[in-house]
Amino acid sequence: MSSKKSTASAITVALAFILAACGSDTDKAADTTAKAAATTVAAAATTAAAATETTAATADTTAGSTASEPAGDIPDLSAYTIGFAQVGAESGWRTANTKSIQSSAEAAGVKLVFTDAQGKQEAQVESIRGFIEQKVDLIAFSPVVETGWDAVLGEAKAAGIPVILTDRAIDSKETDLYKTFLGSDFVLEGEKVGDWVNTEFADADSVKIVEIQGTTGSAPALDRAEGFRNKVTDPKFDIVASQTGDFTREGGKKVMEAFLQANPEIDLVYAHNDDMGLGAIEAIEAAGLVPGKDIKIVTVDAVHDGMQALADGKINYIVECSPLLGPQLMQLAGDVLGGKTVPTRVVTKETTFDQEQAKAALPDRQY
Ligand code: GYE
Repeated sequence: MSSKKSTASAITVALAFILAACGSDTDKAADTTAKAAATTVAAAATTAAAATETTAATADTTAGSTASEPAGDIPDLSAYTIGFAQVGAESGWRTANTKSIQSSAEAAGVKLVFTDAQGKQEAQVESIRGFIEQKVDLIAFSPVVETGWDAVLGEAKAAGIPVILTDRAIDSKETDLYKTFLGSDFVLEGEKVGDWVNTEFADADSVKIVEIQGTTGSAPALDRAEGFRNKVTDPKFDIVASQTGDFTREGGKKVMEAFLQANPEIDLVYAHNDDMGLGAIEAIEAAGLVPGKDIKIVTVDAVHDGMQALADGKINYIVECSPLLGPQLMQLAGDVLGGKTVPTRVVTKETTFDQEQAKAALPDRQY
């Protein structure tokens, strides 16, 4: 996170799973989801709790060991309703994140009103307005992009509904629009990628890099680009192209196809998430090249498919970004709803994986 970004507010959650595309309730689907989610609650609770960190970014210590997720108790939030406005379903990370939120809500007994904005800020704004109208007890959401939230969050504040940011931050001069911000340090993730690149290419004279960025204007895209550039400063590194793949596999593939056509000699792909790296692999293979060898690949997330590609030698390194935010969100929501003071920033604990570490970690990976 850039320093300009401030903090967020924590809220309480109660959940009933209502899957909705921007506000329409579908109780049956919700029911099914809730049941499915319930089966994973215990595991998620263990994992999520692990992620709870309340202080400075925890550059993690033990590369390759699955980020421990401190177990914590999920509070009883059965008296409350929480509105959660999700970004969409663009990636494996997002799917795991949704599952974690829903299963933790189920464990907390909260009524969860869940909406999916399909990647559109307008839809998220509309969802939040709907939550305010419904008079939910707390609103949590993962902002699609950083800017443009002052008006709707001001409305939530005026209605006395606390807001917790999860996963992604906002960029606002207003510091009291949310109680806390729970999520990763994306600048640090970009810096970890940069550290690996410096080591991996220590003996190279020149390195041509292409970057497949996340969603334009989103916190992870901005910060992962910034962190990378903080570290990759030697003039031998040349970022020859940088374009958004919108965090999707399809987007990563298309962007990589264009990169390959325009740049005959690429040494490294830095993809801001696993899914775009997996798309890039398809494009590289279609061009008759060997991913992981002819062109090296580094990504962020460490979801299952990414870890499998890493173990298979097609990706060279992954910086972990944990999607298991549900249990911590419930804890923070419980604190906020209970009138307790919460830290304005809660940073997720994460690690890194090379190919051997991915092989070792895969069997126990939860997502
Ligand atoms: O890295 C990407 C997802 O905001 C951290 O969003 C999240 C990012 C994640 O689409 O896969």
